[in-house]
Amino acid sequence: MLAQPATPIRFRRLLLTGAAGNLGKELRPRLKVYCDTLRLSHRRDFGPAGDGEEIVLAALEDKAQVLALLQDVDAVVHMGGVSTEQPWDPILAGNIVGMVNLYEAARLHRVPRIVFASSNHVTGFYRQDEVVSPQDPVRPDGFYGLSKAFGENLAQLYWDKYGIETVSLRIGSSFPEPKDRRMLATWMSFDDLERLVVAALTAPIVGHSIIYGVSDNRTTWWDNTSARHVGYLPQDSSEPFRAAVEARQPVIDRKNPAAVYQGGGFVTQGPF
Ligand code: 15L
Repeated sequence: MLAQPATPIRFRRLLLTGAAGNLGKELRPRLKVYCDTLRLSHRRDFGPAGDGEEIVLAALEDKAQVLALLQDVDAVVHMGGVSTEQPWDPILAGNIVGMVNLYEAARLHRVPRIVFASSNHVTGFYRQDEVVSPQDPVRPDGFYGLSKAFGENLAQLYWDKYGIETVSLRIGSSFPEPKDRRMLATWMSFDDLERLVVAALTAPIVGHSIIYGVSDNRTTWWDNTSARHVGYLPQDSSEPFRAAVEARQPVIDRKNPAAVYQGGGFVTQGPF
C-alpha cells in the first residue's frame, strides 16, 4: 500500500540515490507519482529503467560522476552511501567524500533542496531511558553514526553559506515490521517513511532541519517537536507487533550495552 495524497506536488526531475538499497527499493515506486521523471542511481547496475524513470550509475566518491548525476534535477532524496557500521575506508569514501561531492554538485547545479538519509546512530550512545531531540549534542555509536553527523554538519554549512536546504532524516528502523524490543521504539513503517520523505521534499521552508524518522510508537526515545514545521504526521505504530516481539524476546539482558543504549547492536560493533 502506498501513502499518497489526493493531489501530489510534482517535481520535474527528482533524483533518488541508493535506489537499489533497502529503503531505495521501497521509495522507488512511491516517489514516481511526485515527479515527471525519477532519476535513479546506485553504484552498481540494478536493471533497466521503468516508465517515467531514468538510470544514472555513479560511485559517490567519484566527483565527476556525481557532478553529472545532479545535472537538471529539482531535488535529491539521498539514500546512497554506507548504511551500516563498517571499517573506516568504505565509510570515508561513501559517506564523507561522497557527501562533499553531492553537496558541491548541488551547489554547482543550483539544486535547491536535499533530503538526506541520516541515522539515529548519530545519537546512538544516549541511553534507552533518555528522550533526545535534534538540539541535543550528538553521541555517535560508531564510524557510521559519526559519518552521518558529518553529513548533517555539511548540510548545515551548505545552508548557511550557499542557501541549499536540507532535511536530515535521522531514520530509526525502517523494516516491514519491528524485529526486536528495541525496534518497538525505533520502528518506522514504509508508509511513514514515504510520508516523511514527501513532507521533507514539499515543506515550504526548511533551511536545515533535523527530524527523527520514526512511526507514532507508544514508547519513543526521540522528541520531534522542534521539527513540526516539516509537517510529518506518522500514522503507523509498532504497538500491534508488541505482543509477538515480547513473546519472542521475553528477557532483557540489562548488562548488554545493546539493551542499554539507543543504538542497540551498533554500540558493540568494531573495532575492525
Ligand atoms: C540504520 O541506520 C541502518 O541503516 C539500518 O540498517 C538499521 O540497522 C537502523 O539504523 C537501526 O538502527 O535499526
